[in-house]
Amino acid sequence: MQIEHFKVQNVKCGGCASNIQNGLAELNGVDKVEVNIESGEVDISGEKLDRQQLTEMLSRLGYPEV
Ligand SMILES: [Cu+2]
Repeated sequence: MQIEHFKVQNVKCGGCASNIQNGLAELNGVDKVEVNIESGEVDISGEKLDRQQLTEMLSRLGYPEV
């Protein structure tokens, strides 16, 4: 298993966490997404994760990396 860690902007509430979880769940290899609303940290676990793809999806959803 692989884990990719991000710190992103604009996470304000549980709705934001859901947006991130649902958006990233569509990507290949993503198994689990944990979002810390207070810190804006996102931990993504899965197989063969493509960090570039994850970064782009986070930006597209409105939560660019810090
Ligand atoms: Cu929100």
